[in-house]
Amino acid sequence: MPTASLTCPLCEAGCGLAVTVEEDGSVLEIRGDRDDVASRGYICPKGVAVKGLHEDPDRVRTPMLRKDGLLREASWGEAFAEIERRLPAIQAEHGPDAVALYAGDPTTRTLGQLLYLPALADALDSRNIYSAASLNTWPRQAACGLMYGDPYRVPIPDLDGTRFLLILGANPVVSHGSMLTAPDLRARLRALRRRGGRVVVVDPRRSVSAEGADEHLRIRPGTDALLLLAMAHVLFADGRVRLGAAEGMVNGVAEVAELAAPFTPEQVARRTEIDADTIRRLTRELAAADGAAVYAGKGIRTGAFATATSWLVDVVNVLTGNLDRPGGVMFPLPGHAGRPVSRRPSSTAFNLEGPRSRVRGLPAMGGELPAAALAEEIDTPGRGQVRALITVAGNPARSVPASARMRAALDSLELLVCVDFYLNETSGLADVVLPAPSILESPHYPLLLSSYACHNSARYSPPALPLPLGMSPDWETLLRLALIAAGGRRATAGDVAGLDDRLAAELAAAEGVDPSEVPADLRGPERMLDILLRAGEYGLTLEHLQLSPHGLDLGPLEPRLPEALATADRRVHLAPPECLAEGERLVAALSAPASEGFLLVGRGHLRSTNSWLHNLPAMVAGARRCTLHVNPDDAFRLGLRDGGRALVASRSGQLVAAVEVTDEVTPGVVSLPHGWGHDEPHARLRVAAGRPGVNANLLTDEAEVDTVTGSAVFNGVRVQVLAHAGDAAPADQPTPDRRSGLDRRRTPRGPGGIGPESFGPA
Ligand SMILES: Nc1nc2c(c(=O)[nH]1)N[C@H]1C(S)=C(S)[C@@H](COP(=O)(O)OP(=O)(O)OC[C@H]3O[C@@H](n4cnc5c(=O)[nH]c(N)nc54)[C@H](O)[C@@H]3O)O[C@H]1N2
Ligand SMILES: Nc1nc2c(c(=O)[nH]1)N[C@H]1C(S)=C(S)[C@@H](COP(=O)(O)OP(=O)(O)OC[C@H]3O[C@@H](n4cnc5c(=O)[nH]c(N)nc54)[C@H](O)[C@@H]3O)O[C@H]1N2
Ligand code: SF4
Ligand SMILES: [Mo]
Repeated sequence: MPTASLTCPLCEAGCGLAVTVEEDGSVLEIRGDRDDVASRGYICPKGVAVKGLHEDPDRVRTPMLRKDGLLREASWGEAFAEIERRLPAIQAEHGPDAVALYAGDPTTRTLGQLLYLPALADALDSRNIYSAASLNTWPRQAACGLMYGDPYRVPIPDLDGTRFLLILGANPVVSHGSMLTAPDLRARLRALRRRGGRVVVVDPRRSVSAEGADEHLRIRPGTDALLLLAMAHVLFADGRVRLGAAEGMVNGVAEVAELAAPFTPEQVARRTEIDADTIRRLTRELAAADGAAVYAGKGIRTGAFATATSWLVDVVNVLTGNLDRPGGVMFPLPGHAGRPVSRRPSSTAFNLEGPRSRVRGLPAMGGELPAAALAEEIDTPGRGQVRALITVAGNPARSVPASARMRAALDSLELLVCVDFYLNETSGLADVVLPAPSILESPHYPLLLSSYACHNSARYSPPALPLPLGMSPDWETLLRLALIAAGGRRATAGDVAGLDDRLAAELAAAEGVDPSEVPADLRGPERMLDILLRAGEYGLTLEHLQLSPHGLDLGPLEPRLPEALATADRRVHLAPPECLAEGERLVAALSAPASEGFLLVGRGHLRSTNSWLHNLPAMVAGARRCTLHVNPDDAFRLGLRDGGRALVASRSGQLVAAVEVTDEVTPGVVSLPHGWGHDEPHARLRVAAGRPGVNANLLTDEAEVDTVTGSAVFNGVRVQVLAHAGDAAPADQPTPDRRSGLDRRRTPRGPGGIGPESFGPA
């Protein structure tokens, strides 16, 4: 039976999958591809679930059109005719800003979307371009843009060489890495410890990663910037600052020393709840290690001071001489050239100075506005008000802060068009749904993720299965939308093929590739990829990758300074003014009184990817998942019991959650996963509806954003917690598993579903 190799797009690890296809075209099984140069056979339960996704009877396989209030199946012709009838009319009457675009998280791992979304954004010519990046990666990208000149030049921990890894606000053993592409991360951490290295995790929760580390430091949410400033303070006070490979290439060391001066470990200990001696010891261990890396994840990027904290992570890496050295952090060198993504082709120079959002004046990054502004841009009347929205692979009804407002805003739209393979809480509200091919029917190449790789490699996988009759590839759908959006306003070629030719010619010209070298039979994403590969440092072509279905190993990360820097002066800007400007607020945070109530943080689960794997029985079986973690001391004080319910309220909203009493979470902190709340009748997620959980974004607040970028805050949200009156059964009652007896009241294992054992021998 034929076996196809495929890069798993479900998370950033990008593992190689081996897909065995039966003669009738159905999928027999999915295993880890043992020959994959990067993942060498590793796979997690989600990789196997790609089969379940492909086969899910709820998956949308035809376009759908709302008629008489109900979504009904339609032809592509009917679907596009409806968009053509309504979208240009809105643009003509209200101007181009009246149409918004929201690109969800999977677009960062889907080749056709990454390459063709810029054409749609360009054709819309609207300032209202949004993506999940402003719910997730922006603060880190902004810090890198300010320090190194390009938001996609991100120094990555050399996991395979480092001897000291300090992890802040990430749970990579469960998430498999975020802005860090490292298949089988657990094995890599185990190897790190085996060679005598140390892993320290800073997290208000004893996550699976913290459990397996050499040391877990519980921190008060939102205070990591203070911890990092205290570490910088100790480095300066001890005279341990060493720039190493970056010596002679760094501006702003004195400004950082000045900023760090008031942040003594004693001052900071009060706020972080990590004692001063520990801060000093941690700093000295990091500075003394023969290759150390500080790495931060979503807990930092979506917490208080997100950009400043992301910046301070790199400050500590630079001050300890770990930037650009083996065992420290280095810049990957992908197989292809060019900017991996930009929703707008025109946004080449990094700045935070584009036109601001209409209602709140939030900054734009790379020509995009922060998604935390989307609801108010829809519900606030006036010139430039958003009246139509196109979503591509996203679920803003669950992923954007302050869901109640977002939900009402979506309801008020004149037109909602969604490109998705599920009718989720957002696309179920659409006027037109355009389906997408399943993961097995699309080509893959980790265009963005190669910029985050801890080891360079390149792998292209053609679709494992042919496109079914009547399905349109994502990129063609996007180009058809672009043609409608551009209408008569722009000199756009008349059809998809013509527009694709023009885009390929533009890319070749921009990358300095001779178009006659590109095989004439290529089109779509394959042609674009071939151009980008030809322009890359390794001189690859698509054919090279086609001849190596398990990928090409392009070697370990290597020092790349100063060539990797994109700043005008080719220097590292250690003290960007935008970050120094946070200094006053940081000093104020030192003496801020402890807040009342609880701080809410999120948590990930091994069998989840945000809001969209909950419709697969294998992904939701087992223990209760969408529970509010409450520390036993707090539970006792509040009269909460394990298996009972709690009322959780914030400035934005409230919900009733099932309680799980556990000392995994620190007193004063409660934790709830996001992406749940599958309780809306308009979604078609029949399995998910059986154990809906609650929507954490009913509690988050769109007014609380990162000051530098406007990116959303999901961690450290202030909430009140009360025992719920009339407390009967858990809200997250797992109906199907109850019957099969699988409902374990308490999970005996870690939140990732993996045992709490360490990564391996220390
Ligand atoms: N409270 C809280 N909120 C959060 C977070 C948090 O930690 N806490 N995390 C934030 C983060 S990090 C992120 S990334 C965002 C995610 O935010 P979103 O991207 O808005 O939401 P997802 O749940 O990832 O939904 C992705 C959708 O894409 C669809 N999809 C998947 N693959 C494809 C494809 O190939 N083609 C098409 N057309 N559709 C596809 C899926 O069916 C799903 O409906 O959520 C953010 N929201
Ligand atoms: N299995 C699985 N994998 C996933 C996903 C998933 O849903 N499930 N989602 C994917 C996506 S879109 C993303 S963005 C990545 C995210 O992957 P990671 O960056 O690893 O982030 P999380 O897994 O959310 O872990 C964040 C941690 O930060 C902690 N935290 C919260 N607030 C603070 C704080 O103030 N300080 C500190 N030090 N810690 C804090 C939380 O307790 C949590 O343990 O994972 C991706 N991979
Ligand atoms: S770790 Fe990520 S990329 Fe690898 S199989 Fe699991 S979901 Fe797919
Ligand atoms: Mo994310």
